[in-house]
Order: sequence, then C-alpha cells, then structure tokens
Amino acid sequence: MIDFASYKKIVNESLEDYLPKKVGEAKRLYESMGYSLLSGGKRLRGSMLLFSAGYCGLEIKDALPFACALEMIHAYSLIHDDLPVMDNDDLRRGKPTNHKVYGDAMALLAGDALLNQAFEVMAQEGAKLSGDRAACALRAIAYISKCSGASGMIAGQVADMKDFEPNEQRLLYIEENKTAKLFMAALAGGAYLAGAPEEITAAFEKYAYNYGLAFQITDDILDETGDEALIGKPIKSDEKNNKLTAVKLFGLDGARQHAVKAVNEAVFALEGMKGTKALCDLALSMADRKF
Ligand code: GRG
Repeated sequence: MIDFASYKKIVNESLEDYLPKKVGEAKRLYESMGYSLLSGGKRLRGSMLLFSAGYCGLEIKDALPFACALEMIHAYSLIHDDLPVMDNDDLRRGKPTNHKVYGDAMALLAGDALLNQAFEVMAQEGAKLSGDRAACALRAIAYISKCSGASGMIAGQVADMKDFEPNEQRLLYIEENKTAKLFMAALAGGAYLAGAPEEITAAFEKYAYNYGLAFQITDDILDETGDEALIGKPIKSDEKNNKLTAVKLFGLDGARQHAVKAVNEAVFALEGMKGTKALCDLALSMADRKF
C-alpha cells in the first residue's frame, strides 16, 4: 500500500491524459477545462478512490480513470460554485477563478463538459471490461453518479443556497450532501469498482461520511480563521454569502469539538481493518489542515 502523497502524484501525472487535446474548433473550451482541472488541489478524492480500490485488490492502472473522473466532477463543482450566480469568488487555489479568465458562459460550459467527460471516461473504461468486472464498474458509476447528483452534492448545494432555518439538522444535511457525498463516492466507489465485500464497502462509506463532515466543519473554521495565502482564496466568504456554517451555529470552539467527534467516528469506522493506517492518519491530520 502506498502513501497519500504518492497517490496525489499519480493522479496529478495522469489527469491530462483523460482530457480532450487542446486543438480544433472547441480549443478554448478544452483550455478552460484544463485550467481548472490541472490547477493543483489536494487530489483527496482521486487519491481516496485509488486507496480503496487498491485495498480491495484492484491494480492502480484499473482504478486510475475513475480517480481522474472523480477529480473532474470535483473540478466542475468548484467552477460552478465560484460563478457570480453562486458564490461569486474571484480566486480558487491561489489563481483567478475560471470565469474570471474565460468569462461566465465558458466557465459554465467548461464545468458541464468536465462533468460529461468524467462519465465518458468511466463508461469507456467499463466498456473494456466483461463479466463481473464490468458489473462492478457499472455499480461504481451508478454510485458515483448518485453521490454527485440530485440526491447528493447538487442537493447539498441547493440547501446551501436557500434561506435556511439555522438548526443542526439543516447544517448536517448540507455537510453530508455538499461535501461528504463526494468523499463517499471516492472510498465506497473504489470499493464497488473492485467488487469488495459489502462490509468493507460499508466501512469505507461510514469513514467517508464522517471524514466529509469533519472536512466541511474544518473548511468553515478556516474560512473564519485561516490564512488567505495558504487557502488560496479570501476568507470570511461564508459571512459575506450568509451561509449556514458550523462556526455560525456552534461558535469556533463548538465547531472544533464537532470536527474532532467526526474524525473519531471516521477512525472508528475502520476498526479491525488492517492496512488502513494511511486513511486513519489522513483523518487524524484534519486538525492540522491549513488549506
Ligand atoms: C451544479 C450549479 C451547480 C453547482 C454545483 C455542488 C457544487 C456546485 C458546489 C459544491 C462545491 C463545494 C464548494 C463543496 C464544498 C466542499 C469543499 C470544501 C470543497 C473544496 O475541496 P478541497 O479543499 O479542494 O478538497 P481542492 O482545491 O484541494 O481540490
């Protein structure tokens, strides 16, 4: 089993291979897609997919297209999230947001195209397989689709935009759907792809759910107290956009306690699973996250 820094490197070195070549009539669209997809980022979701698929017996080369596809779905969500009709942010990963460089319409289309590209890459990979392996790929694609779609990440974004009742149930709905579902897509998606036993898939799903809650709470804390240069975008944007956050509901200390609880739950989900130390360490390093 390799470490998360190595998974990140593998994802970074492979992403461009799955994009359209920057030639032809739609060259500027392809450039816009590449601008956001290849602009850094922690590559957590792609790396997690590689980890879980590998843990469940799949070779990296067989999981890599799915890991890159997941990073495309993530990149599309960030492009759309930054648009003037959403959060209207000018900076992402320390660079001007996609719409600041390519304009609103092209940014919208680049996000759409990345989402389609992700499913094209996964379906093409699945089409090379047969028998059980093909069925596993289909199951993974269906699960990733559900997590990122209208009953997953997009539902979370809708809840995040609406006038809200500032209560814990609503906050949990946003954290679960907007953020945790894509981590679930990564870890349980990788397990589905590898045809893992149900209890392993369920354990990864539970870890990812709690990791996602802790990740979003930490994001809320960083938006209040973080270093803009490290985060790569202005802080206090949640306040500006009147967002319901863990900090707003529980205060800074309360939010930190909720994050610690979710991290512990994540680690607990993997109890008894040998070879998951890298994943446990990843969750336990949440409190040190600076970006
Ligand atoms: C469909 C119009 C439309 C929009 C979808 C779902 C969505 C837009 C946006 C949600 C995006 C978002 C801000 C989710 C919150 C999760 C989060 C904290 C993302 C940042 O993830 P990191 O820190 O990013 O892993 P890097 O840059 O490291 O990849």
